Amino acid sequence: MKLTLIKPNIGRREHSLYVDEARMEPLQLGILAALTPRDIEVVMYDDRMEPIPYDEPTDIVAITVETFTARRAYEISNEFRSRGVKTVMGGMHAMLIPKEVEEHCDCVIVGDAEPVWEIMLKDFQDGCLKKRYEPEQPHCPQMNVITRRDIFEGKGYLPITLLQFSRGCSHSCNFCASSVYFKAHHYCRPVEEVIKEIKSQKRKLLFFVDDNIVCNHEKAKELFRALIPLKLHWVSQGSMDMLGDKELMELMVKSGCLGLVIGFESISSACIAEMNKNTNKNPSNDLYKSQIEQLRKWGLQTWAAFTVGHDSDTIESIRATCDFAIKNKFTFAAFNILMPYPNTPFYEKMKKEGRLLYDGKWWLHEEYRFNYASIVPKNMTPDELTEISFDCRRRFNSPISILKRALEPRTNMRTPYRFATYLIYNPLFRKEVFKKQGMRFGMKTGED
Ligand code: B12
Ligand code: SF4
Repeated sequence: MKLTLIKPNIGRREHSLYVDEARMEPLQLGILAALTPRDIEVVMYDDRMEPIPYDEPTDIVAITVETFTARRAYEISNEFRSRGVKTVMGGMHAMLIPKEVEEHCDCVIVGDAEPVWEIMLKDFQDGCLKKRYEPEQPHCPQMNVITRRDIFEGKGYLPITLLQFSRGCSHSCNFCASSVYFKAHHYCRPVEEVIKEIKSQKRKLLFFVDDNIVCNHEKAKELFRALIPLKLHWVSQGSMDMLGDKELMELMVKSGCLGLVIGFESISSACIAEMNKNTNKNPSNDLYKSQIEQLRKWGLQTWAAFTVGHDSDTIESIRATCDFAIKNKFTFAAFNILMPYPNTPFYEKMKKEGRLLYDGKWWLHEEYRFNYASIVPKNMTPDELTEISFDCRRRFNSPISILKRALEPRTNMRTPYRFATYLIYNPLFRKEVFKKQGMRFGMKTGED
């Protein structure tokens, strides 16, 4: 038997294919490969960088689906099904809105694949594949499985190894899809298993794709202690409340952390309260002055993530957010338009208030484009929100800003390695800003 794994792209630019410049290994597919019994042949195709051979013989196709890739995932599924091949889908979007997803495939797994993957494959082989499997969220992510990385070889991915220590986060920011997926819970793998996985591969640069690696301080400390002797460099995502725990920060730095994606979200405390972001309490409302000073002291290269389009945002306040990010010389920053992901509290609020655009299903809509507003904001028009967020990305990633931000002695210029990282990735992200803006979802249009 042969299984084909697929990572869909988001879509294409108006008259050409879109090829992702920052292609990283699709970890979920490496895990599905590892869960598959060895007598089943496994191949993987990544739609972000290679054509999908629809006519290559295979028995079953498994596609990972996020909200941004749903439209393209359905097209791919359709191609295989029209050739008589069964498809199975899973991932973040399949968990958020399984009813929609199951219309486009033969089987959907709602949640983590680990508890039911082998059962599903056995059912398929026995000719009794069910339409839906709904596993309980396992208490230990990955369940003693070491990712199969041989399926990534020769594809030209960035030389950074993706893995997870934990899944989920115990907070409940109102726009966060992960918070819905994991029902505001945080699950950790045993540290020895993570170390075993690190030792099973050769790279010294790791990306822990955890939602919030410091969600449980004591467990994170356990991991960091075990990482110290391995002499690695690593990056991840973490919430700002970590800065209150000195021991945690000391261990983090000693264990080789280069920096984290941190959800700053907004510089206004009214916005922070609105989104229920209780990790970012900033009682003195001083534009995170002490937090930024600490991040510099620890030498962390910060990727500051902002969401724009909150009810208390104005065009001026969004512009000021970009000025703040440049002034503070963050290594990288994202200015994401607040998106109503299905089934999140934010989606429900927008629906109730009649503020959803694109029939409430922007991810499927023919007219929707990447990085466009999909709600009616309070203090500006949707087009103004689209334009100001694009302007922030353009300005933050402009050559002059890249130059200005480089000159931060305690972070970006701390070591030649840090400086090189800064200089390699900033131009790459700048290129992506223009390539991705306004991109179509899916490869087909109504006329195709
Ligand atoms: C790492 C990451 C990235 C990396 C991508 C790395 C890569 N490989 O290319 C980078 C930084 C590039 C990135 C970019 C973006 N990301 Co991102 N990212 C993540 C993150 C933190 C981890 C994803 C991951 O690898 N998880 C580990 C794997 C093992 O978990 P998993 O995918 O959930 O898989 C399990 C199950 O879902 C299930 N499963 C998954 N697939 C399948 C398939 C089948 C067939 C089956 C049966 C089961 C199954 O089983 C798996 C094992 O248990 C998630 C947060 C999250 N919790 O998912 C956000 C997340 C996926 N990203 C998100 C977003 C919005 C984006 C961007 C659009 C941001 C932007 N505005 O530019 C971009 C573009 C994404 C794209 N598709 O191109 C959102 C998606 C929301 C949604 N509703 O879909 C998330 C959920 C973050 C969030 N909190 O909202 N991202
Ligand atoms: S802290 Fe981050 S991961 Fe946790 S709920 Fe908020 S946005 Fe989601």
